[in-house]
Amino acid sequence: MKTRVTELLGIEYPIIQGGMAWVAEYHLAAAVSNAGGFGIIGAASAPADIVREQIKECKKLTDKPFGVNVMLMNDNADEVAKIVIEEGVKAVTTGAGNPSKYIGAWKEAGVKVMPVVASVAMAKMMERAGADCVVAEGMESGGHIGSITTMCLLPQVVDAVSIPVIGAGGIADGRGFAAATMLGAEAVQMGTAFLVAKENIVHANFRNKVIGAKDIDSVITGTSTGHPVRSIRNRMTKEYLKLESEGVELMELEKLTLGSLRRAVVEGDDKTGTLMAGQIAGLIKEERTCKEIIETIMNEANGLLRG
Ligand code: TUI
Repeated sequence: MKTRVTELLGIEYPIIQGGMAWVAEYHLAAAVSNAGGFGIIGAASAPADIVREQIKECKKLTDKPFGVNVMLMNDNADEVAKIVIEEGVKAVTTGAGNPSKYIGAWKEAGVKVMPVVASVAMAKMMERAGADCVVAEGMESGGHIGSITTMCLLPQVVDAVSIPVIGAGGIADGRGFAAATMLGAEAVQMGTAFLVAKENIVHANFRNKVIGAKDIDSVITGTSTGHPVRSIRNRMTKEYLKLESEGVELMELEKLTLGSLRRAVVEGDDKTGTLMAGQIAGLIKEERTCKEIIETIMNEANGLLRG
C-alpha cells in the first residue's frame, strides 16, 4: 500500500509504532522496521547517551529506516534533538508539547518531522512550522493524552492541513486501520497493539494486564494537573483518583507516579506501577511477533478496503 507517508519514510506498510516511554527500545523498533513498518525508539526520560546507544544498537539489528520519539516535557529534549541529527535518524515523532524550536535544524539535516498533535490548532501550527506530516492522536491512546477522540480529531485535522496525516488512538486491527483510512489517514500509529509484541522487553505482569483488560479497564488520571494520562486501572490509579477528587496538592500526587512507569514496564509491579495502555487493550488477546501483527492488519485492511 503506497501513500505519501510510505514514500516519505521509505517503508513498505503505512504502520508507525508509537514511541512508548520505557517500552519502545531498540529491539521493538528494529522488529517493527524489519517487518516493513516504521519502528520508533522512545527517548522518554532516558539520558542522552543512552538514547545514542539505543540508536546504535538499532542500526545493528536493522538496515531499514527507523525513528526516535522526543518527549518534549523532558529536560534533556534539547540534547536528544541534537543526537537524532548526529546519528542520521530518518524521522522524529514528538510528544507532549510544541517542537517548533527544533524543526528548522531537523529539516536542514534531512530528518523528517512528524509531531504528534491532539488538536486542529496544533496540527495547523505544525504545518506552518514545516512539519512533514502530523500524527493526529485521539484520547483513546495510552499515556499522555488530549481530550478529543480519534473519530472526531482525525477527519478535522485531515481537512485542516495539506500535509499527510497519520491516525492514532484506538487502532489495533485491520478494521481500525481501514476506518482511519476512510477518515483520511495516510498511515496509522499504534502503541498498545505493540505493547505485547514478542520482541519487546515489557515485563510479563504488564503484558498479562493488557491481555486480560476489558473495554472499560482504562482510566484517566491527572486531569486536574493538566497532564492527563491513560492507564489500566490498578491500586495506583484508584488511590490517585481518590486523592485527586479530594483536591490534594500536586506534590502528593507526584509521590504516587514518580518512577511508576519504570516499575510497571521493567519490574512488573502491576499494583503501584503505571500500566500505560490505550482503550483498545480490550481487543488484544495474545502475544504475536511484530511481523504477525503488521501482516495480519494489512491483510484484514486490504480485504475491507477492496470489498
Ligand atoms: O506524548 C504522548 N504520550 C505520552 S508521553 C508519555 S511520558 C509521560 N510520563 C509520565 C507523565 C506524562 C507523560 C506517555 N505518553 N502522546 C503524544 C501527545 N502529545 N498526546 C498529546 C500531545 C500533545 C499535548 C499538548 C501535543 C502537543 C501539545 O501542545 C501543548 C502546547 O505546548 O501547546
